[in-house]
Amino acid sequence: MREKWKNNFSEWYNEIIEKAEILDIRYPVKGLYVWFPYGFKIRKHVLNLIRNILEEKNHKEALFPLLIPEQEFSKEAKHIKGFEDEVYWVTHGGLEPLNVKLALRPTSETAIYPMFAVWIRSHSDMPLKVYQIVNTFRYETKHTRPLIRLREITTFKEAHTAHASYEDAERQVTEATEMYKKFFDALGVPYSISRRPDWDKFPGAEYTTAFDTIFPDSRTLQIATVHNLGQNFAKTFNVQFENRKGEQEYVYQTCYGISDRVIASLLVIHGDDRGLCLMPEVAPIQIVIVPIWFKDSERDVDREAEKLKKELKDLRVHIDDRDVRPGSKYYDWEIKGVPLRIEIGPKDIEQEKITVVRRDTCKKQQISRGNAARKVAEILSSISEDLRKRAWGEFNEHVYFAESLGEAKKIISEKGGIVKVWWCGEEACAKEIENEATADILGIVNESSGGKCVRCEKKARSMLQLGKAY
Ligand code: A5A
Ligand code: MG
Ligand code: ZN
Repeated sequence: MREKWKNNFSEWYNEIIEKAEILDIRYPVKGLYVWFPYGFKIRKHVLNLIRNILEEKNHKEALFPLLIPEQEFSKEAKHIKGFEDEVYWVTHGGLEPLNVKLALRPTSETAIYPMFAVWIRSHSDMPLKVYQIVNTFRYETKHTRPLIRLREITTFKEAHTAHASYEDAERQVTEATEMYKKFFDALGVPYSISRRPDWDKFPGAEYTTAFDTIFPDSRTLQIATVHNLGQNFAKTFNVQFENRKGEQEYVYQTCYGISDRVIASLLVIHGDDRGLCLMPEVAPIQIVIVPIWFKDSERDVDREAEKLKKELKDLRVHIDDRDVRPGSKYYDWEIKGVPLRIEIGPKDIEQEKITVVRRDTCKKQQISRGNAARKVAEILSSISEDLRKRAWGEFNEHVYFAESLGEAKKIISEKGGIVKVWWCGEEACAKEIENEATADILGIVNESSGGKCVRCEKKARSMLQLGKAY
């Protein structure tokens, strides 16, 4: 059932974040929240996934300071312009005003690149690929929401790379895009990839590519960005290397990032009215075993549960032996999104079977006890596959093409999702389209067979993707 999930999404979201023990939203600072242990475990598994993907491609994890001196932060003109109204400043040490104000990083280019200038000497030092997973701070003025729009982003994974040629930086953009695809595919989070318009790219970048997903309320959420920084920051921070000809040259850079929004998407996209439904890949508990006790059979049932848990040692299994009714255990684990529940009662033992219930379909079936381990692993992987398929199916149903501006407007207001329209490439037309359709531009996609701009009817070579963005 996805009645509330779809039609009353905001309420569903706020309730689930609390009931599933993801975040405690009662912390007394706007836009800052507390991770509960259960939510934190999900976060840990998500981070393991992205870490593995990054390390596979030779990224090295590092850690740079939270505080950035004002001179460094302000060096890159466009960067400071883009972030100036979002920065928190540390101005005092105790009672003493500081000589140099310190910014709480809203992102870390200006903390990392002065060090790149020290680290990089020659072309043989590159490619240099580092990442960190840290908290960043942005004084967001739009409506803050747990995991979605934070003032303390607690799970900011940012990667920063330096290269000896523009071509190599371009290759890196492709690699980053492929890594994020792999990551979102593992999580079953569908996405659309497009290039941000030039007037709305990451401050200081040459260009920005964005991943957007669609939420149940049909609004879109940007869940990742990949930036080609060209030599802009290199020139500002004097990051040079000796090239093969023995000359000094500025490096070519890229950076790319994801945040808590990834976790929000994962929770939201697979959820339903009963609660979360976690992808087995990131579920803190993949299987919960609920012993069904009857008079005199308690010990047999417990022994059988323990035995089964041992057989499933490669999976994350929890036996819920709390002294409460089975029904209320089912309810709790459904909220928390445990992908598979196993019930073991005296009848099951007698028949040499176990009863399994999938969280995604809520369907119950009995399977034979003999090959339980193999069968259960199969069910988990089909849960993961089915969740992924369902999510992409729904996503694709919410991607539209509009022939005209009027049609785009109608779709945006009645259906939401992502709407594609032909566009000539002129900024003025894009702004008009945005206004008229009362939507946000998510990005631009190139399409070979051109139609006509929905605004000016000139020949179009690309399409704008519109949506009501979070
Ligand atoms: N240094 C680069 C990677 C950077 O900062 N890019 S970014 O500004 O686009 O941020 C990366 C991602 O963080 C965004 O795509 C978005 O998914 C997420 N993000 C940005 N602001 C956020 C906020 N206030 N709360 C949660 N996530 C946010
Ligand atoms: Mg912003
Ligand atoms: Zn036009």
